[in-house]
Amino acid sequence: MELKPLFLAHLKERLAYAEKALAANAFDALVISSGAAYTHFADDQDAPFRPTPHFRHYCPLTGPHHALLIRPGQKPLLARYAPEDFWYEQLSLEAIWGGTPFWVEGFQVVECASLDAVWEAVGKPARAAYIGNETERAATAELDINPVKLTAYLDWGRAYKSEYEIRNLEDATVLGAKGHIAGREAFLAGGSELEIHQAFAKGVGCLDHELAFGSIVALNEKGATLHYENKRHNKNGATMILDCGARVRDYASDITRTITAPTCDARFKALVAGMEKLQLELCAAVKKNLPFGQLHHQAHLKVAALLQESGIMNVSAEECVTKGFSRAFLPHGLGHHLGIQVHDVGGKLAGPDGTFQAPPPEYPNLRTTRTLEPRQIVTIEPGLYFIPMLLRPFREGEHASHFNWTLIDELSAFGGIRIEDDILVTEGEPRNLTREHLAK
Ligand SMILES: [Mn+2]
Repeated sequence: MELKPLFLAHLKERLAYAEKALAANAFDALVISSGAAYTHFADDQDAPFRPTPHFRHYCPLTGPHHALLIRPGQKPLLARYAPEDFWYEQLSLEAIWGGTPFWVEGFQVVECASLDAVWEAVGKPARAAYIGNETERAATAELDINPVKLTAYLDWGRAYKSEYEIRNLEDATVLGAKGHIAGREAFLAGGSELEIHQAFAKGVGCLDHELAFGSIVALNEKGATLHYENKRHNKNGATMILDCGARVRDYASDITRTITAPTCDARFKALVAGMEKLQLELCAAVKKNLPFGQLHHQAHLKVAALLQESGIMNVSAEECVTKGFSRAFLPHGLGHHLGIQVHDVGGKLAGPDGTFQAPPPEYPNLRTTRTLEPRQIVTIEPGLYFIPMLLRPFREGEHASHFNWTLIDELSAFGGIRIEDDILVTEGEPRNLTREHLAK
């Protein structure tokens, strides 16, 4: 389907939700700016720019300093910052988008040659909230800056993806799958972490900072660092964790694969196969009305069963989980919401009023405590790692005899395993967006 009708339907739906959010929080208008770039301290260089996520939720225009004015019953005003400039290239909307942008009809666009012009176009709307980091400008306009309750209300609604957003996430998955196939080939050819990263970015076809997030390419024992972002020149790995995604129209895919080379230890390969099996079971178990925390607990029981089967632990899955042994091997949450932000917002909200729903004490790193509902997209990413700092207390403690330390030490050379797919919750069977484009 064409993007234009998808986007216009998305915008209509989201404006209706914003109206409700404004009414519930006693506001009459909402101003969101795409934001100012972050300039490194004591330097004149900026970090790669990312627009305010709330701005991107309504408008896929890139670049800093644009402002949106949303008022119930009116077409939103887009004040587009487009100065004349000889330092940085400034293009017309048509030049950026290769023709009339599919989204432009949704807005009343005002072209602004200066920051002053942007904020003149915004004016001083009464009883208006502001979301963004251009707080001095917003204060001058007498806006209520980043109100917490309104922001929570908007964040809650962002968990439910429109057809347009689902399309963006699918397109991001198609690109992410291309990157993964290229990265895997580079790994199997004996490439270094840096070369594998470069193969991934080439497969996606973008600059590093345009990826969904800093790529994680971890060979061998480096896989035990969950967010290993260094790229080293060591190569010819026996195993690799590749956790990378692509971005399309601001929406991110988040995909992880653990690949083994033919030279890898057969016992570790069997563990990877076991994780692949239980990951697919967890993906298939995604359904509406299921609290995500319950699925996370299921993941622990499954990983614990695998630990017992493979001889790493000599206790039942139940005991392994209740005594907290499994958390040494799986210290992170089963997954998270996915959208404009890779770890998307609203995961710990109990409702649109902003009530916080903390993770249970035994699973402090759970990123979402919400109950699954149709149109949510979550990642399912169980892991199993050999992390020395988490195993040490058990090695030295009263439960040491439940662990096979010889086997653990031998397998530690391979770091760990993580397998991650992006799943759409529906009224019926879940849709595994990732496997549709990356079967293995
Ligand atoms: Mn993830």
